[in-house]
Amino acid sequence: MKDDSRSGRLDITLPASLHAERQGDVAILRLKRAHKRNALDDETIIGIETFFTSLPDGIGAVLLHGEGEHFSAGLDLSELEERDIKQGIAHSRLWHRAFDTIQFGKVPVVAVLHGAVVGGGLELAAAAHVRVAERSAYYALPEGSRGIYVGGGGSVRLPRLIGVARMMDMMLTGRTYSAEEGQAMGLTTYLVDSGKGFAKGLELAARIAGNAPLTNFAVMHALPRIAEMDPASGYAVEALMSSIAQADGEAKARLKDFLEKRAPKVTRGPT
Ligand code: 1HE
Repeated sequence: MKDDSRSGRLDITLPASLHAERQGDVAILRLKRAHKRNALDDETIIGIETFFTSLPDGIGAVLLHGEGEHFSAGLDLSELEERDIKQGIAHSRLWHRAFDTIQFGKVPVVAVLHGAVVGGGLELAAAAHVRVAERSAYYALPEGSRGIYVGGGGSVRLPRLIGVARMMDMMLTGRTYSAEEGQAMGLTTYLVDSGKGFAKGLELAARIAGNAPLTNFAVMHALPRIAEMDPASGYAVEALMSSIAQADGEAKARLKDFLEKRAPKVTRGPT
């Protein structure tokens, strides 16, 4: 992270609504459409897919955040008017593909949430692996009041984070949850003062980027799938995954470092 020669713009062609740069091993993707409250139009969704599929070697984690007062106002509602059923399905599948490149992409993603995190913005946040909330963040699924339904994977990801009952409540009654409530229900795992989210997210992303790549792969790709399996299958896949990780040279070097007293101990640090 201190190597400035590895900091600066990332050479990925993106729409004007997105900005990419790197700081050391961390790639930073910023939603940059503050005048529309970072509403997600097609161009931005395709840009997100391009970004996550084009990450260069040497990037170990991504930090995702939004410019302006809000993380994201969700789907760009101005693009919705003329769509028929077939186009609606294609649109939803476009979001699925794009957000899959986040959840099941190359490296873990830390999302920093502030202000409105609503509709498709919440679906985007749900595709990340670690979520940091600033105290200004609030969460809503206004699809119900707009006469539409989630289409960016929300029905799959959000119940796993907050439960079907809470998601139903949000969609049926328009209920909004605060940053503190989101933290208590497990939607986020870090809660920081407003203005402090980026620094916290960057610190976490740098730490994640320092993990053995095979461990990060296992956590991203094996863990959520094992969690969906029947226990017997899960134990079998876990045994395979752990033996593969252990056999890697990186694990051996790290274990040697610990046994020869070169690695830090696990301490009760601040979160
Ligand atoms: C937008 C959008 C948008 C703002 N699509 N243009 N999402 C929603 O239902 C949320 C709609 N947005 C809001 O409730 C508010 O904009 C906010 C609470 C997020 C922010 O309020 P505020 O007062 O700071 O901003 P604003 O004045 O409402 O908006 C500023 C501009 O952004 C304005 O445009 P302008 O041309 O008049 O300046 C707004 O029209 C525009 N804007 N949000 C388009 N969402 C895959 S399916 C997912 C389904 C969903 O995501 S449904 C949820 C949609």
